[in-house]
Amino acid sequence: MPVQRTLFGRPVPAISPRKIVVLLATISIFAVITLVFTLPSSIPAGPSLGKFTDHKISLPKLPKQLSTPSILNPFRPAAHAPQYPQNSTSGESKWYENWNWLSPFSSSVTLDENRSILPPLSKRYPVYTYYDHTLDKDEELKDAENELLLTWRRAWWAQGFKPIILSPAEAMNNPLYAELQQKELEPPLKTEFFRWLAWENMGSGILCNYLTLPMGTYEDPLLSYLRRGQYGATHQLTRFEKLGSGIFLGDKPQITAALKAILANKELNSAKDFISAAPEDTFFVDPHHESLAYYDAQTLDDKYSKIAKSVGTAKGLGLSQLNKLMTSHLHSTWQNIFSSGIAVLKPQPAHMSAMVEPAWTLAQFLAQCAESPLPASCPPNLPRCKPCVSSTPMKVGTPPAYLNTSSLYTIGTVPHPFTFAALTSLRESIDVRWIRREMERDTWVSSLTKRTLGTGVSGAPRVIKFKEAVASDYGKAHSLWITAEKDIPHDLDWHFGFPIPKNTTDTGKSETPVPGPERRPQPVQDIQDGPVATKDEKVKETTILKKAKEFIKSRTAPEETIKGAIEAWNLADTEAWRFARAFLARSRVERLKWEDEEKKYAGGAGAERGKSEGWGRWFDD
Ligand SMILES: *[C@@H]1O[C@H](CO)[C@@H](O)[C@H](O)[C@H]1NC(C)=O
Ligand SMILES: *[C@@H]1O[C@H](CO)[C@@H](O)[C@H](O)[C@H]1NC(C)=O
Ligand SMILES: *[C@@H]1O[C@H](CO)[C@@H](O)[C@H](O)[C@H]1NC(C)=O
Ligand SMILES: CC(=O)N[C@H]1CO[C@H](CO)[C@@H](O)[C@@H]1O
Repeated sequence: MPVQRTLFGRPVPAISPRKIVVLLATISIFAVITLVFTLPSSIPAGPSLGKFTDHKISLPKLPKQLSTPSILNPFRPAAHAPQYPQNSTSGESKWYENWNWLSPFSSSVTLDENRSILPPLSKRYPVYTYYDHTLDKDEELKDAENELLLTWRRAWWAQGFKPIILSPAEAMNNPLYAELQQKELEPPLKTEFFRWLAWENMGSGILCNYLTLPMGTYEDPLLSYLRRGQYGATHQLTRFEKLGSGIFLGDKPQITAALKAILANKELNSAKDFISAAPEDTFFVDPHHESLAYYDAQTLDDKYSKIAKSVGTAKGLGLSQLNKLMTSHLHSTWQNIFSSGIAVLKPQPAHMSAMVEPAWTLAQFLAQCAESPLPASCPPNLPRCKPCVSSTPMKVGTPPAYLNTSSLYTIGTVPHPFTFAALTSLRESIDVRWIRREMERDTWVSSLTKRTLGTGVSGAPRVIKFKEAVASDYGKAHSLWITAEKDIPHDLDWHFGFPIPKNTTDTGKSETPVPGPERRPQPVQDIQDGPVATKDEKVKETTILKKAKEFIKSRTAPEETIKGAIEAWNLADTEAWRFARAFLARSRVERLKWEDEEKKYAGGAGAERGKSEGWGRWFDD
């Protein structure tokens, strides 16, 4: 007789084992489906999951009352604030990296009104160069080489890489070093071997001469490919036609194999260079390299014989001229890419002249020609460039709205809503009554996105557009956004990849950062100029701007209320300001961290030396 099973005292109908299997299978399928559909909203893991969650977050309602400056809804269910990665704070800015970064209001995710969500930092893949800092050289030569290394690091950093200078220390760490010591080789070949041993010791990546620079758009296919860090697909090392040993790509197993094969070469003693000593199938030779400029001796002889001569007679002096030539080429390449000019954004332009002045000055600096020993020359990779001519400088305009044109560089100045309100109304003090009665919401971001989104769109999609313009891969290569209350960052050279000329005297431009109408470039269709303040207005604007900066720095308790009120009234503008502030702060932290890691290697070669003046000097009144 079958046993009668009971559950909670009731008889349970007998189930055959087959039915149990079917039941269990059903339950597990159901469980998996549930898991798959609920997980993406709880763990933000990668771009694909982010896609699902991007726009699902409910937008916080704009507050009807000003009494609650916090946008947190008291009735939303309690949630733990996420754990933040370390070092996500710099001064007053805080951020949290997440693929949800395009959600319009960060605080709905971070649960902290002061913390912005930023897109995760893209991984920077290493580019290695080799420099022997232990050799005995005179000071002049050492300084010139240091400048070259600095130029190299800056240019690769700006293109999204992590430039690393290797030294004999890394080469000696390689187990093959002992084997190499037993061979008698020509000194140049030996140096070449040291480069490779150091590279092999580091692993996969790019081995690059420090006279090889990236010169092209950020979106250039080759540079984008290099940024992805996957070089092993061809199962061969890659080098580039006509670039000699200027640059190699490869994965560690291939590098090791190549080194071993070359060390086993019986005719190594008579070999002149590394490439000819390698077996034939070691390298895949890529003919496309329009975005790489290599200034080797051959190129100098062919194209820049003046520099070649100068290097021949006095190496230190010659190399320092070569460095000037390289930086001027980097700068003119940038100018060629942004052929439509520079847009210094000036939304609601009536009283914004003082506020955008730093951005305007920066644009003027960028628009000039860099000092060059061969002013009309073109980079080796771009023989048909348009050299910078100081009589027809790059166009600079002050359009009121953001325009997404790939050949236009945008410099935006993002004001806190308080600063913006004080300036638009030309009032030194603002009270809550004025905010409620007079102030329109989110004027800044609405004006900014008018051309792309039109009118009649709410703040949320505008903020999303703004964030895209600031922080998307495309946006960050085509624009720079600074906040109105802080000085221009000191390290913009690293953002652009070349030293920004800060010398206005030689172009014959007026000393005042906002030149009179007769000196302004002719307005172009897309970047026409906004109104320029008269002298009296300018004085007034400057006073108000100064007060606003102090207000943003520190406040009394009643002022705190005003700040709370104005932020709550202008949610989108506030979000935009915090976002821009955090984005700028993070890029600085990222660079400083890397700088800190690198300075202990290769004797600190390639560092910025004695550079303390910064930007502040240029904006003192
Ligand atoms: C945000 O920062 C302000 C000061 O800048 C501070 O008064 C406020 O308490 C902060 N809010 C939170 C939630 O930390
Ligand atoms: C600007 O245009 C590029 C390509 O034309 C596009 O990928 C990008 O998303 C646009 N950016 C914004 C902020 O509209
Ligand atoms: C600025 O230009 C002058 C003359 O053209 C030059 O003597 C000076 O060295 C330059 N300064 C800098 C910092 O380049
Ligand atoms: C915890 C942590 O990583 N702290 C680092 C944050 O950054 C500074 C410098 O930028 C370092 O000194 C800290 O060690």
